[in-house]
Amino acid sequence: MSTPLLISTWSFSLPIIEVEFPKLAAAGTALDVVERCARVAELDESIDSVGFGGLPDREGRCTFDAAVMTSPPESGAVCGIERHRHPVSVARLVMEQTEHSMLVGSLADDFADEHGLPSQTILSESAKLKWEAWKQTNTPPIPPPLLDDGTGELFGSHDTIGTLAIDAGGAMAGSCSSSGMAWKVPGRVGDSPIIGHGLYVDPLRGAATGTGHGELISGICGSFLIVELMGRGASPEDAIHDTLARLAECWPLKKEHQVAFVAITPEGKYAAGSLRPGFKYAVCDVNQQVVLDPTVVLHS
Ligand code: SD4
Repeated sequence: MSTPLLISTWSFSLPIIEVEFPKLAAAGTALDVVERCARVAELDESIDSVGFGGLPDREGRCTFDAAVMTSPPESGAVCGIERHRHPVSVARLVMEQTEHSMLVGSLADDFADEHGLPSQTILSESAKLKWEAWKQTNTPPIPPPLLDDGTGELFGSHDTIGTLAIDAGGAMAGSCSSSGMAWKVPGRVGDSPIIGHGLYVDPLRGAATGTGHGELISGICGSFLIVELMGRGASPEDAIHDTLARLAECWPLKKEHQVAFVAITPEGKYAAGSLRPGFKYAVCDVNQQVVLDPTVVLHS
């Protein structure tokens, strides 16, 4: 347990947070750092569930969701962005430049235009080719369970980036960015941009972010529940365990369902957990820069 602390979902995020951690440890703010981490993933075409390179819906249209949060009154989110490659930055603009907390669809794109963000194609050529290949198979839009072998290579299509940070001044922030589920029904929004579902930050109680099947996470307000349990005295590990157990109690789980969370306390304790094996996460603090297996795996 120590601060500053930077923690993020999936092993592909280690090189990203390794670059950002020194800035967090110096004068960087937690909010700037979590935004930048998401922005790097959003431009990495090899990550097929975040930003450019993200897989489209069943009609071949790509849409992005993202959120940022520093406290219950300070959050911003966008759903269904179709023309901007950095939904996390649009989410931050919503938080900082409006009285609101969420904008959706083409009107969120218009808002990003008004703030000078460049309008661009967001469907990459490789994502389009994958969609065309999927169209031929006519299989349902349910991705296989994701396996992370720790090298940054992912197998499956659940790789939302959720990042949590505590800076040198003790301020906490989180970001979450996703292109959602591959081959989804057009208009579908997952947990990632919904405050309390894919992301929740409360400086008095802690922070949590999730990845995996958004419908499962949303059904139990997963990130809020973890933070609430920590606020009532649970360790991050126990809070994640109890949240995954609640999820398993509520849902008739299918073998392809996967959900994972990372969580931190204001003091810098942290943990991660997943419904099934295969999830990994990355941690940077003054003592280590590592990819770790989650301490909690509900169904091994
Ligand atoms: C969602 N949780 O939209 C996100 C997706 C995810 O593909 O983790 N990845 O349900």
